[in-house]
Amino acid sequence: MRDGLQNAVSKLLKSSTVDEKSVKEFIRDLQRTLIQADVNVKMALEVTERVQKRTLEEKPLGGITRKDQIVSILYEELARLLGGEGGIHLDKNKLNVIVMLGVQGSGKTTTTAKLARFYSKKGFRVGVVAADTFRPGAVAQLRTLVSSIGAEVYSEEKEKDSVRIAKTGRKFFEGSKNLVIIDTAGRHKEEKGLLQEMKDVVGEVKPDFTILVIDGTIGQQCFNQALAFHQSAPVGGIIVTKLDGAAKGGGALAASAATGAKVFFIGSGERIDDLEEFSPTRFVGRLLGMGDLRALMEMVRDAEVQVDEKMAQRVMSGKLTMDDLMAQFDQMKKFGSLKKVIEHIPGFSGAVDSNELDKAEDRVKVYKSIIQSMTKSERENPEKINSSRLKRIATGSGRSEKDVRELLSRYKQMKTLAKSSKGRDLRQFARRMGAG
Ligand SMILES: Nc1nc2c(ncn2[C@@H]2O[C@H](COP(=O)(O)OP(=O)(O)O)[C@@H](O)[C@H]2O)c(=O)[nH]1
Ligand SMILES: [Mg+2]
Repeated sequence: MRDGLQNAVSKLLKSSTVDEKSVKEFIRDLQRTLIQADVNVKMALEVTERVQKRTLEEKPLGGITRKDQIVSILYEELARLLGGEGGIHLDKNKLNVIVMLGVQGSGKTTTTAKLARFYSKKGFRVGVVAADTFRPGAVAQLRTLVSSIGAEVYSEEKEKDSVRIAKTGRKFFEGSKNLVIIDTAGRHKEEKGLLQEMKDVVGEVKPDFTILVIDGTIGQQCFNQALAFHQSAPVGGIIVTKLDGAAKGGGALAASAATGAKVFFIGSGERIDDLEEFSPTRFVGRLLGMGDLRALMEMVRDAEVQVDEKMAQRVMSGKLTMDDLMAQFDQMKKFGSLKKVIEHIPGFSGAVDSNELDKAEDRVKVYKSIIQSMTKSERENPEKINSSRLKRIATGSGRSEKDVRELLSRYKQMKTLAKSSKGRDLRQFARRMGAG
């Protein structure tokens, strides 16, 4: 998974031009990689189709290279598969109940102890219920793991019914704890029995979170295993273990895709502190071999916000100087094209004819050179530009007097429009700005 993605990305980025052909080739590599990582075929096709469409359609935002743009699109689409950002939220003022699900060996017991540690440190009063009645020594294992961290363990040596233990354990901690984690068995005489048992535990305990623990090294089986659990007891969150060492991260994508649940944590070692809160930017960055993508994603987001807000603010202020106009033009250039600016304003995408906009952009070049030839006071008060000033500006900028008059008349139109429409009719605004 990791190598596949890295290869696909670096191949694309190495190609001298990012054209349709190289994007399509990249998409094919991406499809292959996702399918190899057990994301189901339909889902892999959907994701890659969106990446392709957006990569071909979207122009990079200002300050963002084509390379960064493609990585950010890929990130967004993979993050969407992972359920986006934001993790588990527990409320200290109530009793939170978590049931751990997963096959034997996936790391449930270890992860139960890690969670107990994680939340104890955060000031939760944690109780742990040992409801694995199948594995000999399960209770002792849990006690050993949890002993060092001051969380309390509830177990019943003689009781063989795990559903009953889960239920009484939960009752036992009510009142004294605000987080109860129930560790269950991952094996049964037969698989059907295990799934039924999980269903019964969840039905009886009614947890706030049913967390599926999945071994990140099992590759091929992640998707189906997650799906099987999800169908008997709806999975509310995922913890992928053993992502230390050479493990590949595809299991997280597959489990998340199969259940629609988010990954909350990642297990990164056998020790009790080896638990990381899941971060999509870090995770996807790791898959792509690019480190944490957070800085890049923040940059992309900032660029988007700037487009929206500055545009709206300037238009809505109704006060317009030539410097404002210039800033507006710079903004446009920075963000690639006026079309891009307009497309980023909700509700306006596709609303503007692109021919018209190309013409507008040519005019903007002319206007900019004219504005640069104005004095500071002329830029602040364009009304004072009389015919002698007009001549001087035209000569200074190497443009015709007609061009200068055109700019002044656009300026007046925009000022009026900005006042009257308060930025509501941006389509008209765009038209007046250039092509008329
Ligand atoms: N390297 C590594 N090993 C882990 C991790 N989580 C669990 N293990 C190991 O996986 C094995 C099975 O873990 P256990 O908690 O008993 O799984 P359970 O059967 O689901 O309860 C143990 O040897 C753990 O030390 C992890 O994040 N990284
Ligand atoms: Mg166990």
